[in-house]
Amino acid sequence: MNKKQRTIRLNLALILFSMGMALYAQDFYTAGERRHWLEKAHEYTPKLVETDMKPMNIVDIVKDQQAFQGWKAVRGSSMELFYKSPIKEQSGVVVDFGEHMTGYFTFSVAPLQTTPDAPARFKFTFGEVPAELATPFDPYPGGLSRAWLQDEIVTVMTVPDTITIPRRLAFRYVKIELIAAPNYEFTISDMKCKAVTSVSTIPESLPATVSPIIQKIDKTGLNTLKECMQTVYEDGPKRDQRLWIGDLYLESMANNYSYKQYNLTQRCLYLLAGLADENGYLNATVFERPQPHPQAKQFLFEYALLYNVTLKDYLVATGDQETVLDLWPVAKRQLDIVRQYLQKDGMMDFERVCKEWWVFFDWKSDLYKEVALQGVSIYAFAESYELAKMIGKEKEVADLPVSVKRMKQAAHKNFYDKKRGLFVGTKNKQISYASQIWMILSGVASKAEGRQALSALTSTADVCRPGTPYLYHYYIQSMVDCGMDKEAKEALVNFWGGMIEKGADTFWEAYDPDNDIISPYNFYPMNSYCHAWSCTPVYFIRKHPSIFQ
Ligand code: RAM
Repeated sequence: MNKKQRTIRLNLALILFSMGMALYAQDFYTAGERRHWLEKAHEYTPKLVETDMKPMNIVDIVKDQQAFQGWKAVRGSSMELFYKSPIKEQSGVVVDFGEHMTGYFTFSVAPLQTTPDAPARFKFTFGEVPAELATPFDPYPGGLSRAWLQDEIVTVMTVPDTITIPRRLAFRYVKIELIAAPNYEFTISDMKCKAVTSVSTIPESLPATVSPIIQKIDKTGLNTLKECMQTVYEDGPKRDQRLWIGDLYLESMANNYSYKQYNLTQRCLYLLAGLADENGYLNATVFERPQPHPQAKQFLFEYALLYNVTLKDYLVATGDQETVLDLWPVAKRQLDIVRQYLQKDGMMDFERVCKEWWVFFDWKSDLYKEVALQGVSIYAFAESYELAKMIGKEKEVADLPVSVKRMKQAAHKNFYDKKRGLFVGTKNKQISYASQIWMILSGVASKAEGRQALSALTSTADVCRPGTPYLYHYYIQSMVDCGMDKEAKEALVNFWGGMIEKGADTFWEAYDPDNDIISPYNFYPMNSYCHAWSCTPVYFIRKHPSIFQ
């Protein structure tokens, strides 16, 4: 090769490289689309409603084997007495605000007699449940940042003063420890919390004839949802305080049957669209501050698909075609996620999906997800096709009905163990709730097969059970879908009613009736005890009164 040929070759390579780069850097959506979506998201930012909340009384956090996580709060003396007495004599006291709140904590300090001449230092610990006040946080064994835990050191430089802790907190209880005491006597008083939520409507009350336990479950679900409804649907006001698609799906569904604040759903749908990856796929979670941005490349398989179902539910609830048409390009693009792994025989390429995506379904490390993955893919296709029909776009996704049929047949052929009446994977024979649930929700199982499979779960050994209320939601839905009304109500009452029996003011992120200290993060105080995906009894109770009321 002579010099000229070499130069031509090099130039060619450079041109190809830059073409490749340009292609890579190309955005699936136009700048105009993104701008519009983010502007819309901004326009629908709700105003927060602020309420000043005062503590009710002092409590003693008492060890009790029978209590949830081994600790209970026992009513103690009055706030009046606490406010009057020197704080030095009361270090370690726990104050009870009487209910779960999300907001900003303020307190005042004042001298008793002598002139204050030195600073004081406190440690405040905020807890959603009693055990958070009694379990040492250090040495910290957990998987997520220790800073999520709500203990704050506050140095008060001058007395008297009124101080607000800058961090937004989610709590019912506050422990106050004086960790550096000055020589003079002083008091703490006027504690309050400026509680915030974007909920501004009051949902219809349930008929008086509804049983007390269902009333309680509904009320606790509403509280959970209210606390999570901030300027987005947060997953939990303690942690992670942000929008996740899977949580949005369930929250918006509960909102559709209660507060009916559709603008918040709109905001979230637009925000996620505006912050989608350049390849057009949605990021599973996004942040609002300091300015809206995604958790880049956080690709969670089912969450991207559930966006479409959320959009469909939103349309059914509101009839707002304009928003849905605006966001249709995003929904349509998510379908390519399934298409790229769909094989000729109608089966999803499970191994390849797992390599390239976060496949979730539940916090359960041993869960084998092949069957559920096929199920959710079918479900997403079917629901998206319904959505397309509702906005006159079915021609754009004309492949879906054929694919759904093929995928269903393949699933039935490959996963259904006729002898046992259960669905199991091709490479791993684990029997899980998730597998049966998603074969029912996707319509792979007939109603009779679904009923048989769900019933068999309760009498089969070594079943992989749900680890969170997230999967439990789909469990209840699958029972409703195959006509197990009585069992669905029973399961709802046992599961969410179980949390209430253990003292829940709001429903929890993780719950196993037999294991109070279950945690996806290796440290149960890190769990969120007011968690979005746990609010869905509100949806079931209100959508299906004949089953649940
Ligand atoms: C946790 C959060 C959130 C959930 C994700 C998958 O970090 O609890 O609710 O959607 O997991």
